[in-house]
Amino acid sequence: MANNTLESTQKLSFDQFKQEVLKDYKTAVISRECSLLGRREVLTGKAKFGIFGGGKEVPQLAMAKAFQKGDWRSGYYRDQTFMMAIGEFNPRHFFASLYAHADIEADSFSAGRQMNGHFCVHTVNNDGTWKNLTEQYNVSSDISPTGGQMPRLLGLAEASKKFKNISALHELSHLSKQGNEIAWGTIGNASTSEGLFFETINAAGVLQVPMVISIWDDGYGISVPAEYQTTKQSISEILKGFQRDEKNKGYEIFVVQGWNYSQLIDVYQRAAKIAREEHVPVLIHVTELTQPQGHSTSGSHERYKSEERMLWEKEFDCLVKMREWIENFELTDENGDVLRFCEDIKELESLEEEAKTEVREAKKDALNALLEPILKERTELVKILEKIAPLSEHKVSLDKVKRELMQIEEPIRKNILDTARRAVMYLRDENEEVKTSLQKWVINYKAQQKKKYNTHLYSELPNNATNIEAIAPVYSEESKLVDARVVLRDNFDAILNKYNEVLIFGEDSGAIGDVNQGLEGLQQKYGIERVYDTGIREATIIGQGIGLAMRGLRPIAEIQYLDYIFYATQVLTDDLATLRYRTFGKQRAPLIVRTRGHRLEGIWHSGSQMGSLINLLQGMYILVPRNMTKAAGFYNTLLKSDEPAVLIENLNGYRLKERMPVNLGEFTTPIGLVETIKEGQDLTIVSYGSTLKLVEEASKDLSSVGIDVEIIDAQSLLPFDIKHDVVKSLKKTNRLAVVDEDIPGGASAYLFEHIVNKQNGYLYLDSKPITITAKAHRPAYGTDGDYFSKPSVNDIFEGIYKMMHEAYPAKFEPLY
Ligand SMILES: Cc1ncc(C[n+]2csc(CCOP(=O)(O)OP(=O)(O)O)c2C)c(N)n1
Ligand SMILES: [Mg+2]
Repeated sequence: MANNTLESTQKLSFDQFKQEVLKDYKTAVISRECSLLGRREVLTGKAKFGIFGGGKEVPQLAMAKAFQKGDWRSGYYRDQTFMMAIGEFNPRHFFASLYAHADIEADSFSAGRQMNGHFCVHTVNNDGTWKNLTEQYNVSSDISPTGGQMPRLLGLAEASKKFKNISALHELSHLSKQGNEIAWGTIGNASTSEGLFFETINAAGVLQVPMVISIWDDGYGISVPAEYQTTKQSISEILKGFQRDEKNKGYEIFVVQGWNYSQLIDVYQRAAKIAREEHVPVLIHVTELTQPQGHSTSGSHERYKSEERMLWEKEFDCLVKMREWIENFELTDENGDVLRFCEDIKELESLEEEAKTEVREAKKDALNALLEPILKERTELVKILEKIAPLSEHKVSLDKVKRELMQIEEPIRKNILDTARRAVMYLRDENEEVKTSLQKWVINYKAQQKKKYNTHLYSELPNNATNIEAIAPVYSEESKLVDARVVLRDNFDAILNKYNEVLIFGEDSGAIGDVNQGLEGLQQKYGIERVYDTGIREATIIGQGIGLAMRGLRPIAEIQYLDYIFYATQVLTDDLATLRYRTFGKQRAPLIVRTRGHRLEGIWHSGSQMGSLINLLQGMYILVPRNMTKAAGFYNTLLKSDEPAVLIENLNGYRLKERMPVNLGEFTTPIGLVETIKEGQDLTIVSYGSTLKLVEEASKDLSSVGIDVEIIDAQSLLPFDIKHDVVKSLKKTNRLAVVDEDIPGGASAYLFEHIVNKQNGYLYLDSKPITITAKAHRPAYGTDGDYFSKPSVNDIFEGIYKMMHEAYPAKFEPLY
C-alpha cells in the first residue's frame, strides 16, 4: 500500500512535469506559427512591417519560469514567447498589434501606436492610481532604439534595493514586497555594442542590484556578424572581468546554449536565486540562437548568411532541438518503468496541429475585430454621400469617390476620411442643405481619431501638472535674506521629510550635497539610500530615474550641468518623453530631472540650449525658474503631479540673496503660466532664466531714454503661456521682443511662434517683432567671450531702441 502511494506520487509528479513540458512546447509552437503567419501578413500587404521572435523561443520559456509576479522586464522586440509564457500575450493580440489596431482593448501594449513586438503591461489604473504591482507580471514598455532598454533596467532593479533598504517604504506593499523583485533585461548580441549597454552593466555592478540580463545571441545584428560587433566575438568572454570573486563584488555570469531546454531551465533558476536572494546582478549569455526568417520583414537573410550557416540554423533551431529532446526523453523510475513525454509521435503532431489552428483562427478574429468598426464607419459615410449626391452639382465626382472607397476590400480610416474630405472639397460652393451633414460628420470623425492618435502626450488626469494650483510663498517678520541655494536646500529638506518616496541622486549630489550646496547636509540627515552620489554616467542616471519612477518612487535625478544632459538626451527623448504616449497612458515615470544652466561661460558651460530640449522633449515639462524660490516651488508642484520634467536652475543665482519662505515644501510655482515682472507701455519683452536680469538692467537704460518696457518671465517653456497672457500685454504695447541666450532660431523662435501665431499676436503688432539671441556658435570662454557671443545689456538696449527708432524716427535719433 505504502509503495503504491509512493509510486502514484512519483507518477503524478512526472505527469505534472510532462504537462509542463508539453505546455511549454505548445507555447513555443504557437509563437513560431505567429512569426510565420505574421511575416506572410506583411508580405501580402495586410500589415506594414513585422519583427518577430522566431528562433528565440526556448530560452524565453526558461526565463518565464523564473519570472515571478512583482518582477519587471525591460527587453526588446524578440520576446514574444516570453510574453506568451507569462500569459500577457496571445495570438489574437499578436495580430491586433501587427495590424496596428488602434484600440487599447485589442492592442494593450500601445493601442496601435507602436510597431509590433514592443511589449508592455499596464501599471496604472484609469484613475491614475497604481495597480498592485506585486500581483502582476510587470513589463516596461519597449522602445526601438537598440540598447535603449538598458538604462531603464538599471532603475527598475535599483528600486528593489530601495524598497528593501528604506524601511519607510515597506508599507508600500502594493509596489514591492520589500525589494524581493528582480528586474529582467533582454538584449540582442549586436546591441551590446551600444555604449548604453556597457554603461548600464558597469553601473549595475557598482550598485549591486537584482538584475538578470539575458543576451539573445544569434551571431548577427541584421546582416552584420559578430566579428564586426564584439571583441573576441563573445560578450561573456569580454565581460569576464565583471565576474564576482571572494574579494570583490561583481556579477555572476552564465553561458548557456539557447536550444538546450533543460539546461536553460536550470540556469535561469540559479540566476534568479542569486539575484533575488543576494541582490547580485547576473548576466546570462544565451548562445547558438537562430533567426529562421531573418531579421524582420524588410529583407531576407539568404543575402548575408552562408549556406553552411543556413544549414546549421536549421539543425540548431531551438524548436527543432526541443522537439528532439521531447521525443527522446526517457526516465526509468524505481520500478524499472520507462517514463516518456510522448509515447507516440502523433501526440506531438496533433499538439502542433492544434497550435497552428489556434493561430489561424486568432488571425481571422483579429482581422475581423479590426475591420468591423471601420466597415461601419465606411457605411455611415457612404449613406451620407448617397443622400447628398442626388442634390449636388458634383454627383459624378461624389459617386466616383464613393465607388472607389467601396472597392477597397480592407479599408483603413485614412481611406474613409480622405474620401470624405475630398467630397467636402467638391461641395465647397454648394448650399448648406447639401453639405452640412457631411461637414459635421468630418469634424466629428476627426475628433474621434484624435482620441486614438493624439492623446496622452501629457497626463489627462485631474492632477496634470498644469492643473496644480499656485500657492504663494509665505514670509514672516523673521524671514531672513539668505543665499538663494539655502532656500532650495531647505525646501529639499522639507520635500524629503514630506515624501518618503523621494530619492535624490547624481554626480556629487550625496556626500558634498551637490556642487552648489543645494543638498548640503541632506545625506547626513536622510541617509545614503535617499540622497546619494552616482558615477559620471548621465544616460544611466536618467535611466535609473526612469526605472525608479516606473516602480512608484519619486526620483529627482541630477544632471550636474545642462550641457551634459546631451549624453542622456537619447534616453530622455526616446524613453521618458514618449512613455505615456506610447502606452496610451497605461504606464508612467514621473521623473524630475534637476539641472543647472544659463551660466554664460564657454562652449560646454553655457547651459543655454533650450530650443534643442523643447524640440526633443515633448511629453515632458521644461521649466526655467528665474530664482531659487521659483525653482523650489516648481519641485513642490511637480511632486503633487505625476509627470516628468526637466528643471533648469540658474547657475549664477545660487549666491544671490532671497528671502526664506516659511511654508517650505508647500508653496508651488504654477506650470505653464508667465509672470509679468515689470509693467510698461511701449513694448513687451519676453525672456526667461538668467537673461531676465540683463533685460531688467537694460530696461533701466531704456527708461532713461524714455522707453517704458513691460517684462514678462516665461518661466515654463514646455508648455508656454497656456492662458495666453502675453498677447494681453501686446494689446497694450503693440510691440514684441523675445530675448534669450539660445542660438538664433532656438527657444526664442519657439516662443515667438507661439505668441505671434498661436496667440494671434500679429493682430496687435505695430512694429516688426524681433528676437535678441546669442550668436549661432557656442559661446567663447571668459567675460569677453561671453560679451561677444551672448546678448549683452547693450545688445538688448540697442535692439529695443532700434525698434522704437523705426517706429518714431523723430523721437528716437539713430544711435549709429
Ligand atoms: C540605435 C539603433 N540603431 C539601429 C537600429 C536598427 N536596428 C534594429 S535591430 C538592429 C540589429 C539588432 O541586432 P541584435 O541586437 O543582435 O538583435 P537581434 O535582432 O539579432 O535579435 C538594428 C541595427 C535601431 N533600432 N536602433
Ligand atoms: Mg542578434
